[in-house]
Amino acid sequence: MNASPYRAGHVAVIGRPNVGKSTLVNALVGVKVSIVSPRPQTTRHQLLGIATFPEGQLLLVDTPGIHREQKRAMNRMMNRAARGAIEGVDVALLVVRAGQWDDEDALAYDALRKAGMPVVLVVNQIDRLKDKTALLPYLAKISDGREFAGVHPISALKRNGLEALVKTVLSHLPEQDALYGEDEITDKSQRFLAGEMVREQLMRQLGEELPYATTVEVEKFEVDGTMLRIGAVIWVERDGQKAIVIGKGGERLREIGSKSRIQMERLFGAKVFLETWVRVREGWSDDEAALRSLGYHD
Ligand SMILES: Nc1nc2c(ncn2[C@@H]2O[C@H](COP(=O)(O)OP(=O)(O)OP(=O)(O)O)[C@@H](O)[C@H]2O)c(=O)[nH]1
Ligand SMILES: [Mg+2]
Repeated sequence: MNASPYRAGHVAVIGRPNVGKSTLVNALVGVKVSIVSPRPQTTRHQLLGIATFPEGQLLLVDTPGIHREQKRAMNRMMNRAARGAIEGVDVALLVVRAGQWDDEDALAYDALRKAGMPVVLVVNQIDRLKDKTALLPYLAKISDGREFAGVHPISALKRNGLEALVKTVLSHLPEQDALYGEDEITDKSQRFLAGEMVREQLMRQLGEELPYATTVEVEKFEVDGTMLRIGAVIWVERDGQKAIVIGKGGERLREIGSKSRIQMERLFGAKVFLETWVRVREGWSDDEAALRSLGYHD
């Protein structure tokens, strides 16, 4: 008997901020390639997570959460990046948080179907659902009048339901050989990932609106024998913000540096020497040219 054919293709991971898109991509890849935080709008760039299985290969396009707020140039760019992600993909995962569904989810569904691709509904965070009996009527309500290529309640965090999800997704991918080597996990450079690791700590360790006024630029990325020497600039918008990021006696910046260094060492499998600086660039998040020079594009 013939084994089933190998399948490979692009899978867009779409949904509102904070539903767990990046957590899902990481769970499927098996390595943390995309940063995650409890705060919305953590992901700012499109990123490919490559998940290779014996039956096929998923090229998962992680995207910034789609959101209505278009206040700053950065938000507009993030929305464009999310929309652009659906070009050339074979199937989309529409990720929602169990129990939630609103106009924006409905709009995302419509846009994906209009683009002509199968949409798999991924109902994430079922581990947080207190009343499990509410799941069925909720799924019935969402599915009414919509055509999903599969409906999968999962927990990306606890890795529940992923095997069945992978099976569904693979069935919608074309028969072809793997597009990336089996030990490749992302399309992004180590330099980019290093910046993201610092940004993850900013999202996690800074309060209120401050994370949204920060970005990270990797100025130095050098291989020195078995060691990586990395220099990262944390850009803020005002002097007062700089003082907060540095913290009393430099304590907060040290904590941000040491936590991100540990993450880098884990991902790169090398010893990392990390230097960080905080600098002010007024209004960078609402300035298209500044955004481009800081590595943002759609
Ligand atoms: N309990 C629970 N928490 C989850 C699950 N999946 C994700 N989370 C948490 O939800 C938060 C947001 O996760 P992310 O993966 O950053 O969400 P995202 O959709 O990528 O968010 P943006 O990049 O901001 O659009 C984090 O605190 C995750 O740990 C899950 O299945 N169960
Ligand atoms: Mg994300």
